[in-house]
Amino acid sequence: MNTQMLKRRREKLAKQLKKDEILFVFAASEANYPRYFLQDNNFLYFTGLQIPNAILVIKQVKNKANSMLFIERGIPEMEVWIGKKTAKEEAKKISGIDNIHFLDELNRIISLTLSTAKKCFVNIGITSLSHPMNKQQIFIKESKERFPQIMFENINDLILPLRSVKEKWEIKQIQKAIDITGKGIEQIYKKARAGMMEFELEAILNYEITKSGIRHLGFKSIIATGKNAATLHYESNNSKIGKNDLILLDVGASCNNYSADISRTFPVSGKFTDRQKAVYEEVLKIQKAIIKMIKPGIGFQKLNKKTVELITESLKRLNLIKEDKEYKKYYMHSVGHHLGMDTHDIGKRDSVLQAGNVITLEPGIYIPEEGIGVRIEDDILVTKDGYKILSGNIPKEIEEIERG
Ligand SMILES: [Mn+2]
Repeated sequence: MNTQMLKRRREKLAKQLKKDEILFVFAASEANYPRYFLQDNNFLYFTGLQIPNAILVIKQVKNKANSMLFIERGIPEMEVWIGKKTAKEEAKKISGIDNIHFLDELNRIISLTLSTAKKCFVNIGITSLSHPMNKQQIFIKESKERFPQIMFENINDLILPLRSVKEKWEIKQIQKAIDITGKGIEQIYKKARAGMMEFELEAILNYEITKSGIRHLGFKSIIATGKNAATLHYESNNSKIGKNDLILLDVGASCNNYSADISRTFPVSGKFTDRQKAVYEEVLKIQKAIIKMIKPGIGFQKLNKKTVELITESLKRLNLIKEDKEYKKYYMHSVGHHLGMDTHDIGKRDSVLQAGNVITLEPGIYIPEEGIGVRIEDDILVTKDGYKILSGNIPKEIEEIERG
């Protein structure tokens, strides 16, 4: 990320603020072992900083973004154990923000502004009634008691138009994540054999991704053999691969916090059975037909509706259903989602596509009673006059994935 790009993003964000409105973006808390640190994607998007506990504050002053950053102050006795905290100069160099203070100065610097503010946007994140309150919620609760005139709002609506249209640099990161994921998938195609455990294939993927210089995945890999593939969010990857199994992979590396999300299904024996092939051909045909529909102006709703129509016809051809409404037994998710820093990126599920969106398309047919689950998922950039399949190089044609 370069500072010009980050500045541009902050300007666009600040432009949406009115007078007397202020915006807080909290970084993630530090990681607790055994998890690794995962930055809040909104904080990262506007600062480029991979540091915990910091807070970005933005106001609009005379049509310009006034950004302030609050970071942790290093304590020498602690730094012996945990290493040095990011210094102000370093944070400034990465983020392009000049106005940097320590967190213990927040109260002094911000209180006056809050006393006169009317509205305050905060990255509350996704939470639930039963979870303990996060930092953002505690901040809102305490601020409300002291500044009851302020209205608090989640920042999602302000951020959605920015993050859902990808810049060139972002598309590059996604492409890199996809290409490296593809390498891992091709290694799995080559090395998978009946009798192996699903987690052995996971290891092949992880090795390939790590060797390519990427340390993180966008999400927990799904490596599902046979009937496991009919469990949509199967993640235990702990079964032995049977001789004639189809294997469903739903995997994605994450490059600079931008995720790939690819599904492929292949026969471990190197050859589809007639029935597996029939199901696979149906899913592939549907996926291609839906991809062709992509262009600016078309909505996910339409893509979903068409997918259901096509799947219903397929299920009838496969002698699985008689009535249209029975399709739900074999296809129960939606056809795609926005992709970006979050694997299921912000961007509404009923949204209308525009150039610069990156989405996934992933129809599937799942037949638990036959031990078959097929999903084929590609990542697609919406362009001015159509689309570009970013994951088009990862084999999905029958001839490509059968072993001679
Ligand atoms: Mn997906």
